[in-house]
Amino acid sequence: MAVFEGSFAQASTAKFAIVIGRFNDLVTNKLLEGCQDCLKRHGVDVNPHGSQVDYAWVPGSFEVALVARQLALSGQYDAIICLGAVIRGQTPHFDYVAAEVSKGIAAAGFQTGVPVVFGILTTDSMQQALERAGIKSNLGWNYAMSALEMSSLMAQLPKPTNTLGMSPLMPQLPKSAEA
Ligand code: INI
Repeated sequence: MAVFEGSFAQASTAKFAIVIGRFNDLVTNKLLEGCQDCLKRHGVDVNPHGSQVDYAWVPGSFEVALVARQLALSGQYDAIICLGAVIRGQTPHFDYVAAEVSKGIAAAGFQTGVPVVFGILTTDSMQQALERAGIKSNLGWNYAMSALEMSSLMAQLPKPTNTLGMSPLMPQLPKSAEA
């Protein structure tokens, strides 16, 4: 039998996509910096013109999951990292955005079999968000670590031999991808 465990040492060939919400970009740009710093220090070329990381900017957290799912379905990435910042205001808007983005990101990973990292801060204030995006610590670093670990882990797991275990929402793979 086996113990499956992701490592952080063989990242120089993995491919990642990072989806970033522009809303609250004071925070999301900082999360992105932390994320890139971590990937770089683990041997990943984070240059957008390089061969390892693609970047997709979306208007806000609500749009993140849709784009993450499409990128995951492309089959080109070992993990997708979603970055956003949802900050509570005076209205229930926060609850709708936070609920949809968390459900959407979970579904994107589950439907595609590609690890999709939930790097969306949900805080009561801008101060709390900034503290988690560089003032005290930078959770962007942690999100990158999750992507490194999960991409390595998924590569080690036995490959599915049929579709029985997959979500009924899993789109059919094109015939060319089944061979
Ligand atoms: N998007 C965020 O990423 N964070 C927020 O705090 C936020 N608030 O509070 O409104 C937010 N709204 C925009 C939303 O994500 C969509 O971009 C917009 O509704 C268009 O679909």
